Amino acid sequence: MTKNPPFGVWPKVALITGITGQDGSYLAELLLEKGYIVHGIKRRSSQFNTQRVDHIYQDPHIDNARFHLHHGDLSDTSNLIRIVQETQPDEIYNLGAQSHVAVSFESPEYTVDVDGLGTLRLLEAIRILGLEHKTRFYQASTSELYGQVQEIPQKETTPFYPRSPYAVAKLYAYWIVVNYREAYGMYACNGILFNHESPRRGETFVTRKITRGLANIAQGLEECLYMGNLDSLRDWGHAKDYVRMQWLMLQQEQAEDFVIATGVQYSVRQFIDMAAKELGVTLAFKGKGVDEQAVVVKVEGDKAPALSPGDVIVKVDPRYFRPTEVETLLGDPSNAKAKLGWVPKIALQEMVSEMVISDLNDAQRHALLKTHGFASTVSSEY
Ligand code: NDP
Ligand code: GDR
Repeated sequence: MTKNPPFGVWPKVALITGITGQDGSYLAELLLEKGYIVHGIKRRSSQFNTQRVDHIYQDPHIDNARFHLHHGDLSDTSNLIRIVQETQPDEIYNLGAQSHVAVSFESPEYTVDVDGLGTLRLLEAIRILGLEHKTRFYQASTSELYGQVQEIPQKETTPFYPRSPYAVAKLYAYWIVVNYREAYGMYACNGILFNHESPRRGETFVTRKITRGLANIAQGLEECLYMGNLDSLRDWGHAKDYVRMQWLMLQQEQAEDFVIATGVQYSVRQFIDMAAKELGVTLAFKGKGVDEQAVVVKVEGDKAPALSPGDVIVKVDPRYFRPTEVETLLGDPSNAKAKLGWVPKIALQEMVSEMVISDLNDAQRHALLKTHGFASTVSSEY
């Protein structure tokens, strides 16, 4: 059985599943900065899917390359065993997942296979290869476990009540990590992370759908943003802050599960309002339930040339309601603060501004291209 290397022996080797996703890309940057050799698993796709990590790509033909991608999939046991064997990682970060809650109602079996059994497959790979005392394991657990909340705010001891196939799959993953820690003495832990966002957030999650949609509307590329439940309350942080925490959780004496959150919550409606203000647009919300709309009251500055007072730019479309909704999430990160010294550095307002500016830049480019015969895609998906 391979022994854990003495703490601080470099270079350490990390394997990241989901490296092409939002968190995977920020975590890979962080670990490369720290001197790690980083291996990532990417899925084969008919189109390039590495946009989020292209800027840190290293030519494998050069000596001492520290960034390597391997084709793989969390549903493919033998592939995972081979990659773990080849890379002999000191740390595995299991970030790969079908991560969209609404999609999990449409593809429940696939979601469970990848998010639930995928976690088991990796833990078994570690065990089969005799690496259980060498390889530390981080599991991307989620505030969705709290679902129908039993306590406000939610902390490590709050009972779980998952409300989607995604959350149920992640509940299995949570407990199998705890079980392997207890059964085999593995250093394996769950980061129970609340929502975290960034300009790299997938386009169909609510914050990015809003910043991208409003930027497109401001530039005249779309007319209206169709949304689901505007009353939903979330505790939103910045992905860059949260991946720092993922690394910290694997550097402790003993493996422990932590809640990671900001401790502040806002509604989807408030997020729309903040994003509009970044574009110089003041909105009024009128009507109730499925008839609610956001109407432009005032336009200041030059970021939204396509808008005028009276324009209706947000409507509710029940197709985006979920069969069972998680109405409110608010985390208590005091354990992480006390034991790991972790505090989020980026405030929500700053993050909204960063996301809007990034999407506005894209929209301005597309608007320019459109005048030369190029049409962009719309934002109202999921
Ligand atoms: P993303 O959706 O941005 O990224 C998911 C990653 O998983 C992508 O790289 C994706 O590949 C990959 N993936 C999807 N299916 C498979 C599969 N079958 N096999 C291997 N890889 C696969 O998610 P985030 O970066 O936002 O989240 C990272 C993790 O953290 C996820 O597990 C998510 O469930 C969890 N989480 C996220 C939170 C958040 O607010 N962001 C909060 C709490 C937990 P591809 O690029 O090819 O699609
Ligand atoms: P969530 O994120 O389900 O919390 O899961 P998402 O941004 O999809 O939804 C947040 C809330 O906004 C409401 N909502 C809408 N959501 C989407 N996507 N599209 C809409 O049009 C819309 N209108 C309102 C939703 O109903 C919900 O209440 C995210 C994912 O990153 C998970 O992988 C992660 O585990 C959790 O966060 C923590």
